[in-house]
Amino acid sequence: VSLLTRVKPSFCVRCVSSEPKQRVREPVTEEGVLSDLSTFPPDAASIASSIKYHAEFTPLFSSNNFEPSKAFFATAQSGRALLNAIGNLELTGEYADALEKLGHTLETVASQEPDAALGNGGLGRLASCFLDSLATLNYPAWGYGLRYKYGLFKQHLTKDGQEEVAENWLEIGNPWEIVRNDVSYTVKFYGKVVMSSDGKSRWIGGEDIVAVAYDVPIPGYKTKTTINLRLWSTKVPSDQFDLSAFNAGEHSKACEAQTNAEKICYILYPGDESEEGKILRLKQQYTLCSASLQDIIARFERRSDGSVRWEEFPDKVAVQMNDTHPTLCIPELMRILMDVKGLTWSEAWKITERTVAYTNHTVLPEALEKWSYELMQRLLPRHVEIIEMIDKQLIEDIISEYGTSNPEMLEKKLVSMRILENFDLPASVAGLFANPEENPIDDKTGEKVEATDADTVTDKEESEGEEKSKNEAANKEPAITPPKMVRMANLCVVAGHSVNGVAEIHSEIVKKDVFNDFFQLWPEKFQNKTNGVTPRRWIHFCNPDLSALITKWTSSNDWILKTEKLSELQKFADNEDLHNEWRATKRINKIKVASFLKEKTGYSVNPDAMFDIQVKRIHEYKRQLLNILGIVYRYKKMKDMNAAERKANFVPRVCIFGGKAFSTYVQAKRIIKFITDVGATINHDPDIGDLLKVIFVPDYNVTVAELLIPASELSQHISTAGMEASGTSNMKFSMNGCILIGTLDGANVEIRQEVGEDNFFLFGARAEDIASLRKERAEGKFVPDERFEEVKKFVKSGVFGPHNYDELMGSLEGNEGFGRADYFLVAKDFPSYIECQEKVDVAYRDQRRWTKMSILNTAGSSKFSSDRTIHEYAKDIWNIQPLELI
Ligand code: DL6
Repeated sequence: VSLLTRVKPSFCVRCVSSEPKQRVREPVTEEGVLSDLSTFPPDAASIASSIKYHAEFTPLFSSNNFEPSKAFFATAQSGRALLNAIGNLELTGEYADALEKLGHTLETVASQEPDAALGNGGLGRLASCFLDSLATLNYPAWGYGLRYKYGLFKQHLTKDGQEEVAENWLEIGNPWEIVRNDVSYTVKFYGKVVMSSDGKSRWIGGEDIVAVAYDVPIPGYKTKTTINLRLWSTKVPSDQFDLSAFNAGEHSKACEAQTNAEKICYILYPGDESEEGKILRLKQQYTLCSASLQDIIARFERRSDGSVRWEEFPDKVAVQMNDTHPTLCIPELMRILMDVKGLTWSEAWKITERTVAYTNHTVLPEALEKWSYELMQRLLPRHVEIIEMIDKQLIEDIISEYGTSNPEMLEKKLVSMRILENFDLPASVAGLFANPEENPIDDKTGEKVEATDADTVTDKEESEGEEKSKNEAANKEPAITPPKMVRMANLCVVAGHSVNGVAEIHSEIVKKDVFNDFFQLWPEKFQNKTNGVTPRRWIHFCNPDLSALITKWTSSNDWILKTEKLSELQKFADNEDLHNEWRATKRINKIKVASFLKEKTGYSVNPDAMFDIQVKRIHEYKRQLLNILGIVYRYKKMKDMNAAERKANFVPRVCIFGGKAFSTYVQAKRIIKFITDVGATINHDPDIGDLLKVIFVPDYNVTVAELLIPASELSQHISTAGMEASGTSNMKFSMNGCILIGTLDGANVEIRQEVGEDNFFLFGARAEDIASLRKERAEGKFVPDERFEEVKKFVKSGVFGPHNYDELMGSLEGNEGFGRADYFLVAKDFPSYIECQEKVDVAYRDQRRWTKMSILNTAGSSKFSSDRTIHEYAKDIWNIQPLELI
């Protein structure tokens, strides 16, 4: 589900109850908590109908003496649901027995379910973990998203690299959704804004579509609470089918409106290079925001017993914008409150500000969304008016904070902070800058300051200056007017009452760098919420043997809800029996992966080799290239030795990669091709045998992650420091007793603190040094390590086949030709990376040491439960309390 990256998941949470730990008698309804699933037979169809029954519009709070409110967020559905649902209901055993009686195994049945790939990567899966925690912790919160017909593409690997194939996840139907034809809203695009006789703006004409709700129940673990993920599907309004065109034989024309409406939810991340593609993405974002807000507002009004007190809206509703994709929630809430509900600007603004909050998930400038002003104005004319007003209000705030006595500083602030980019100042404030030398205003007195001699420009100087600029202008190319853009992240920071990053280091970068001007203006808005993952899916269900072991050694399964209990493993970190059991568990998981790899890739691997894994989206900043070049270095060294030396010097490794490259990201696709070519050479080299295998797992997704992570021994989180906001797979690996090799980036920093420095392999440059290192690099002052140069030469020698890697290798070089001056500092970090890998080998040879490190990773992972993260959001941002079903 997602609106995303560019249309990504975002979410909402709801409920702000007045009393701590409220208890609610079921049946609770559509208003936050759907139903108690555990009382129903656990097959999907009956679950669905029982929920439907309970989800009728029972007024939620009529018989309960408490004040509900709620939070919502846009979210993605990610991975399979069956094992998670029966696991959370603690019915796995019974379900498996029942299936067996019918002649099926649970494993086979579960494997029939396609992954719901309604997100892109970490962001979508994070939202799914949040939903699990919200339900488990009894927070009455809902997720909202789009019901894409095709999820994230399926990845095929061909001789040319990645090929994308449509993922028709709904092909065989989806038992987990309940279509709610009774819950639908009209969403408008285009049209124009007119002023009605009462002085209110009205948005009329244009193109209407209808968003219909599909509800997906999200059962919590060991609780009766089941919350809702509401996904919108789009269709044409019933009165808009052009019957006469159809009857006149103009079938395509007749179906045009229908196709237009339905295509909004066709695919996640439609290509956005074309104008059409951009419009489609903006339509996706607006559909999610408009339908969800109309839904939230309708529910708020229904509960208000006829007397709606809008000022209470933020006490009852919290909307968390999960990255910038749902930013249009801001002008949409303003529009509905003013144009539909009749509130004034300032009433609507106060409510909006108190309701919405923003989570930033990236510092990559290219991922901070901007939309063409012109396009947005065509598609959403009323929203653009509102955004202009917010921008104007912001300009006034900035001027009132900084005054006008230092026009240069003020202008810098305005340029960096304004929502509208490349715009002139509004007439009302432009006067202040008209001729600042002539009429500077003293901030304190508010009076004009007399110009001093030093400020005075003589007539001569002035005319010389004019002449100079005329000459310069004549010699210059005609100036290209930069496009007017709307900066979505700035809008989120301005309108949100809270802005958070997703790991400590990232939140610091958000404050010190990305949004520093805003931080100086509103320091109280900024906070950190380190991400987390659900220990249910990411230990208990995906690694049942490890789960049983933890339960045995901590004497209960309480750790599944109270992950702080995992730390009890620390006292057994040297226990021989635990060591044996721990290793045996890992080995079973490795054997499963070995047979999966054989089936998917044809390669046989030795389960006694170290399983070294890097699985994540393919991106230059994540530096899969550093990993594979490290492997090339290892391979080259092996080739330079005789068999006995090789055996003595190298720990056998299976290096596993997985991840998808965005379809138009050429460099990422080159990296995939390179990894598979390196693998093809090494894996068939008889000198190497089981000492090294390099495997790219095709179509990496949540289900594959659930198999690989439990089998992992070393995992790589090696982004250029400062570039990975948090990462969440690092948490999943660590929980599963895998040792991380990584930079001081994102959540790695906190993982290392929690598990202990000795149990984390650290290398590489620090975030604070990156800017100067890049500068040094660009100025040609950096001298690469000779081992790095050797590796590049080896690659260029053609050892990995006839493919031309000049562009890939060139990106690691200077500024000329293919050179991109190694922006991600692969060459810089290469020596410390390979030296660190040597330490990894040494540690692995000592299996007692390694097993202890592994145990201490699991034992130190308690902070990274999404339960902790959700409690923090609930307390610090949403102001909501649990509502437990009894
Ligand atoms: O916060 C979830 C996840 C982080 O763990 C990753 O580090 C970060 O890259 C990812 N961010 C995005 C933002 N994308 N855009 N646009 O996916 O969020």
